[in-house]
Amino acid sequence: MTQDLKQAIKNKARQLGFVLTGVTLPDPPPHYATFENWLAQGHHGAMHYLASERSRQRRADPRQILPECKSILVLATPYTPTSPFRRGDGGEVGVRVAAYARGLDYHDVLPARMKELVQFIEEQVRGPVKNRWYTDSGPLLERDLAQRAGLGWIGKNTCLIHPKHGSYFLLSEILLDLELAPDPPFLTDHCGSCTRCIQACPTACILPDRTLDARKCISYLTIELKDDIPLELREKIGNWAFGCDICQMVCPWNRFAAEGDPAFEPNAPPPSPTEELTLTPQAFNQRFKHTPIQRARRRGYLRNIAVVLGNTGDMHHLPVLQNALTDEEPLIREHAQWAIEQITKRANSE
Ligand code: B12
Ligand code: SF4
Ligand code: SF4
Repeated sequence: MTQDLKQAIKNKARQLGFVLTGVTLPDPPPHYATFENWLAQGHHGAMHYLASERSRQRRADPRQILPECKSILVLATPYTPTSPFRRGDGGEVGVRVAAYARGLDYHDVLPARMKELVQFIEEQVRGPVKNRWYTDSGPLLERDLAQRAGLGWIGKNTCLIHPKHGSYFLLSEILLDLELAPDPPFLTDHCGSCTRCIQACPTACILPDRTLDARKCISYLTIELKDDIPLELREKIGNWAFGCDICQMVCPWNRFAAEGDPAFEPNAPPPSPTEELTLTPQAFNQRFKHTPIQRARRRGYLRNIAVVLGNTGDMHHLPVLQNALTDEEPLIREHAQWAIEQITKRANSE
């Protein structure tokens, strides 16, 4: 009977777009010590929320979140991979945005699906089931739980990878006051002797213990960091304006990654850097409403665009950058000034 219930839940989850599902117990995650060590080294940078006492206690023991929890359902939703180099409209320099961030924000899309799945479960057991659901922002070590629920292995690039689906997917979890038999953990490491991600990472931030020095990761610098991007890392950002997919793009396990969920398909043409740099606060909010890019806010996103122009622009981009020198945001002004100097230096050395 419980096996039938578990299968029915998995079937329903699949209908809702969760291509991978697994069940694990709410026991402490197997690599919690790795997380503590990561924090102790300061590798979380300015993501202080990860180091709070409350967050640590909960990550160390999911029952701190829901004492009645008897099982955790771990779910994965795919998104379409980044395509090879794109150029912006009008032949301008290309601006790259991480593949997961080109459509709707998954933090908005996935909760409704998890809610529907919980309703389904409650219908099946004919009564309320205490639950909590999360996707990304909850105090859980999502990758560790996903590995223990059998969804894949942790690659050297630190991503959870499934042998058929690759790593271009988002994780979600539902904690349930319901006994479900746990799935076997995914124990094989399919990275073998490959080191492509380590070699391709522009900032060399991938560490040997399957963690990152997030302070140097382009994803952190362009999304999470709210202040100045350290000077020595700006050139390494290349043309990434939001997030980075390089260590996934080079991974052989992503060669056959299936199609993504339609909700995350790009909902606008590739951005043109000159247009982006002239976005007013209202235009920014309108354009990026309900997309992950909102997280960087206008000041962070335009800061990143200035860095991209500093790395890839030419003399044609000087007027728009000079205009940005009058922006009300000091952060944008400072990065625009840097970009002007980079472009001028390049032009003078040609
Ligand atoms: C903070 C954070 C970041 C930081 C730090 C990332 C990092 N690698 O630590 C930054 C901003 C850099 C980041 C970037 C990205 N992120 Co992020 N991020 C998170 C967040 C909120 C916490 C991760 C964390 O705790 N990091 C600390 C390290 C120590 O923990 P960890 O990476 O989870 O690693 C654990 C396991 O790997 C395990 N472990 C270590 N060694 C070994 C060995 C074995 C054998 C095993 C089994 C396990 C194991 O130990 C760790 C502790 O349990 C999670 C959501 C969540 N709540 O978990 C999303 C999450 C990890 N991010 C996600 C995504 C999509 C991304 C990006 C692809 C976005 C982008 N395109 O820019 C990049 C990928 C960069 C990369 N290579 O990791 C997805 C990953 C999905 C997947 N397939 O793995 C998550 C799960 C969000 C989600 N709900 O989908 N992210
Ligand atoms: S996301 Fe980019 S910067 Fe971060 S580890 Fe991967 S390749 Fe390196
Ligand atoms: S690129 Fe190679 S080493 Fe890196 S995660 Fe993929 S298989 Fe593992």
